Amino acid sequence: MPKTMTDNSLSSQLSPTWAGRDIDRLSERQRQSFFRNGFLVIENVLNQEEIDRYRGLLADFDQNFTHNYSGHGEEPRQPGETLNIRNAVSRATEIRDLMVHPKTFPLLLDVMGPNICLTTSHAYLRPPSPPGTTEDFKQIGWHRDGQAFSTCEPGGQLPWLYTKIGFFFSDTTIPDCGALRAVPGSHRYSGAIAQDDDHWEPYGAVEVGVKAGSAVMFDNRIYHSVGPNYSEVTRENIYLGYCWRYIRPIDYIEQEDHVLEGATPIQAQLLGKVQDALSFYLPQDGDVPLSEFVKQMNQV
Ligand SMILES: O=C(O)CCC(=O)C(=O)O
Repeated sequence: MPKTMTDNSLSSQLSPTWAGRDIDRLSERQRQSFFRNGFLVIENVLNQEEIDRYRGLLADFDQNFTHNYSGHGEEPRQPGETLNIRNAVSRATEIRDLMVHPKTFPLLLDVMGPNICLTTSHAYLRPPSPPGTTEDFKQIGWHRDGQAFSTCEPGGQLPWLYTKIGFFFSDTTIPDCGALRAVPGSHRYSGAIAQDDDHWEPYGAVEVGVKAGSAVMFDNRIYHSVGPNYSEVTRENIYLGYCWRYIRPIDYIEQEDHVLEGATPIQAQLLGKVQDALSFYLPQDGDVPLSEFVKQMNQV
């Protein structure tokens, strides 16, 4: 269980939407679990109204996006097909609130500290797989995020570049329904993953199934994948990734002005607002409003 703190001035600094809400902190047990396993399930993050709000948002995305924006280009899609939209925060201001949710964001600060920004915001709909889809099929194959850095292994370890939080709006506890799969502890070693030649799952792989409204926080180095969705339910979720400010974000070079319009100072920091280039490495007062927030959080 997370630790819960009541201080209304803290939650309203995150977003006016969260004014009056308690904020949660990482418990010692959660800290140990995150660093040992490389991921942490956080249950009961979103209430029903929030689940409905974000499901509605993804339903609008489904109807309105004629293309997926999953990487370097765009791919055509039809409503009801897989949806894969990067920089989702630039397409709906509601995602700014999710980015600083009082039940997840303070826990992220507890593991990463204040000098962070949003590196990715990725909206997914993963509908049931077509009949005939085989068990070894992967909607996304086994990988570590930031694999491009696998040649850079200071001290024999892959670098921890960022932490993702996946917010799930549908139930993924049904077996083989397109849930996130992961190899616990795989963030702590580099090199090839241990696997039988004739089997498609690495040793120790688990499905990280969660109830709607839960979140999964994970280290970019964890081996993960997504299998087929044999259920009748579309998997609905948004991943938000947070990196340290001296690392380049994945989804944007600079956000357009409209993305920062009306943002709280903390949201603006996360969206990449910066005074000058040196601020990424040597932040001064005002560059990182989250520093003051973390100080206040630690005093309560
Ligand atoms: O859809 C998922 O659960 C995983 C997505 C993924 O592996 C990724 O975005 O790197």
